[in-house]
Amino acid sequence: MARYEPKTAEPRQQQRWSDANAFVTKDTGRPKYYVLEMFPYPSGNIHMGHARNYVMGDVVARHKRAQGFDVLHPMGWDAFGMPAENAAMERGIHPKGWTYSNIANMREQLKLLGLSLDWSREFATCDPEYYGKQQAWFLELFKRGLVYRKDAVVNWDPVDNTVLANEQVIDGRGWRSGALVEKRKLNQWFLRITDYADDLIEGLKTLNRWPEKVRLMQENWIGKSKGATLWWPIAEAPAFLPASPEGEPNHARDPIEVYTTRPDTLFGASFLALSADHPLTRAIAEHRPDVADFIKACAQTGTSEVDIEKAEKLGVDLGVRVRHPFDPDKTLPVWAANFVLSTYGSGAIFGCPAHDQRDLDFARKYDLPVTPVVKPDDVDTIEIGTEAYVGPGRIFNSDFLNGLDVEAAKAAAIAKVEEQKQGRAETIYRLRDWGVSRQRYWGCPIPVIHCPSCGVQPVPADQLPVVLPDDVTFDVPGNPLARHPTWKHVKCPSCDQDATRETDTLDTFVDSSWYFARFTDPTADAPIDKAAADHWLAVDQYIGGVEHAVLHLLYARFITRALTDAGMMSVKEPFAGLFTQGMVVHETYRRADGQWVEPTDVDLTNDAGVRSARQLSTGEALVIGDIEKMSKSKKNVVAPAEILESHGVDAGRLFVLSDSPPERDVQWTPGGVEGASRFVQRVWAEFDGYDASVPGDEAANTALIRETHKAIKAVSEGVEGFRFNSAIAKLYAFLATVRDAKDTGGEARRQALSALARLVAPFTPHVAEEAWSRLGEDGMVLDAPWPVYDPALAADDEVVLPIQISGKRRSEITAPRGAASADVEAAALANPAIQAYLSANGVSVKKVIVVQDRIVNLVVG
Ligand code: ANZ
Ligand code: ZN
Repeated sequence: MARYEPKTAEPRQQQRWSDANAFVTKDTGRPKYYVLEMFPYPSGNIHMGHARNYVMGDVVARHKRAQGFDVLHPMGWDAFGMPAENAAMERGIHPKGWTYSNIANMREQLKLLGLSLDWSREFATCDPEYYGKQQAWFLELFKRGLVYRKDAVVNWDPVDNTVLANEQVIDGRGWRSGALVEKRKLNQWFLRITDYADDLIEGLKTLNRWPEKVRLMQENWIGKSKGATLWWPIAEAPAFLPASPEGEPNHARDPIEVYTTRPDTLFGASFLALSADHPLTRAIAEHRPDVADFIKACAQTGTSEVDIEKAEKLGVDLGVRVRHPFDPDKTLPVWAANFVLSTYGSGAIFGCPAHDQRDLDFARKYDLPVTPVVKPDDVDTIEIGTEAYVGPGRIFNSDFLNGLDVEAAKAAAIAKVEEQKQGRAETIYRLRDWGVSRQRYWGCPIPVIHCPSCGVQPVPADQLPVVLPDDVTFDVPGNPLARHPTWKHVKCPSCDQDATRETDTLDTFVDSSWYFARFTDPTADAPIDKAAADHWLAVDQYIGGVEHAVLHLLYARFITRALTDAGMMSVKEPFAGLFTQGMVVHETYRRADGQWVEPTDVDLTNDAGVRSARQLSTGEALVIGDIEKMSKSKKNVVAPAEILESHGVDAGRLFVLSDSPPERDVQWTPGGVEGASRFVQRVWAEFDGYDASVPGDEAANTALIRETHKAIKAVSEGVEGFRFNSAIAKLYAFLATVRDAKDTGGEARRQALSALARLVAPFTPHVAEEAWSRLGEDGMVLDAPWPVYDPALAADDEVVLPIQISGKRRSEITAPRGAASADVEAAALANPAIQAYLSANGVSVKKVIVVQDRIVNLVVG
């Protein structure tokens, strides 16, 4: 018997697939199935996490193909973004060269995995053919009012004179210059995602093949909140606030607008707080240095909600007082406070310290009144110490709201402010419009022209794509497009005067928000070929990391809606099914001097359960560290190429799926891949040893067929339910059964092996093809139909029948399947437990009812 040689067999099978163009998408009129894994960023190499992701998708694709679907399973590259520019700045490599050579490298690595991908549809988002189509639909959305410009805050590095992305700000400083980062306002481009806020929430309800967790994260991110806007009239203002001319905002007189979700607590209000950015705060800062300093201090803390939540509460009294809407005699002080976000609601709140923790922390710090107005139903009084009461209850201390519960009081308070024209009911969202401007080179140019006379002009369709210039420099910070000598100088398409191109490029999340639609016809003249998109979309199964649970998926859902509304396709939800897979993790090893050591340089010993590690190259003792996500910085990366080289592709594929449920992390261990490799050998051995001329023993053959159908059922359920690890466990068990069934042969054994080859094919496709040929089958196992489970053949030949007396189970018997009623009846009456029951209770059997293969009922009296 010959040993299976993955090194020769695997390339042979890959060549066969490639010669047959086996993975080029076909539309043969069978039902369609679109499998997509989140496309990779071309960082340089395929890592284990990629491999696990793409192998999972490949299992689905091959299984669906075997089930008779026309499968679309494409691959491409999410190729714009900062790392390419960083490489340019640090190592003087052009972003384009860096990106395309990484792509070439990673394509080769991916191809080694034997994935059933349609490479004829491949594209990179940095191909002008792709981003040009993106510019075309961007202008369509511009025409439809979904694209606009407004001032927005950016991170500004005052030394490098450049805008920084959030990830380039480290502890409040620029990553290169180390300078304290400032907030600056720049005019930037936005997409009106908030127009779809409600629809994006509603749509989540239809996504029943998405993880509940992801739907919840999206819902929280959109953050719909129902409440009221209230206008608080100014009662006193500092004399230095000038009265503005008619028609302009007048800070000395205009009421302050506040958003609240708790109008029921209005009688507990003890102050108003404005954001540092609020127009009134700014107006006062012009006359008060302490307020100006406060604004400056706020600009230096992070802008994320988490940063603000963590920061110590700080504020300054602005010397303004406002009148309470329900009590004209009562006035409240107005403060500026660092916990009020300028970008939410109206950037102003009323503080009710008794029932909001942030307000309470603030009130305790600045000695502001704390007035409880809600108490739980089961207490007489409520004391507020350092914890606000945020639970349900009844309103007190609150005039016309007294005695109402929280919900009724909200409604009553809103009715009253609306009646008195002091506010209105309002639903707002946490979701902000999507700022898509990036002041960088390596992205899709925003296709507009700024004309001094005509303003913003879209680039005419026949001048698309607006292509990035190649001759750019990275030796100085800032946007190379903005300082390119000629690129931005153009004529206005309307008046032909000198004008300038927009030099901002698009956020790379735009590139990944529609690529799945482009894959349905990547060479179409239109951005999306409607017929192709209508045929293939939605993606039936999307697979990727949970780190994309919010932004990428939300943006893709938004752009899909926007393009569908623009008539380019017909779906609302791009991804009907979503699976989020876990990471590949590995132990970490560290030297005494703190250096991390690569697993290949580690010698592990296990001495009676005590594990220790030594560095192979130096002999030094190592500390075995935590099991962590594979990362370059911790040096705990195992490259897929190493495994494929040493154990073969099939073993590597099997291993990344076998050790833990797909949604969980999988720990890489050398032992794991060796087990997978032995399985592959054993699969081959069964086929290699098969002799069609041996008839086998009849009973053993029947038993093998039964086990075959049980395996078909279990593996199919595992694959369909995304429980690949349990499907693989069933395959291991089935292989053992086939191996141990020594007395089998003939057609029964052939059927068992035929099923085995087809069941392992999605996981270990190469050895499956070899096995299929060895069985003498024509064609490829790839195109063989998925084995069909036959419950009759899987049925055991004995059944267990419960025996009931007056509806209660008293015993059971085992009988041959389909046994005659008379035989079953006799066996039931002879059953010792039943005889004991009858004599103990002094009763006898009046009637026996046998339900074939199910149950025996005894009527006694
Ligand atoms: C008074 C009040 C009393 C509030 C109370 C809460 C509890 P969500 O649910 O997230 O929408 N708020 C409003 N605008 C804000 C801003 N720009 N920055 C920080 N906080 C802001 O939260 C709405 C609540 O958050 C609002 O209801 C407001 O405080 C605060 F017992 O108004 B509330
Ligand atoms: Zn013009």
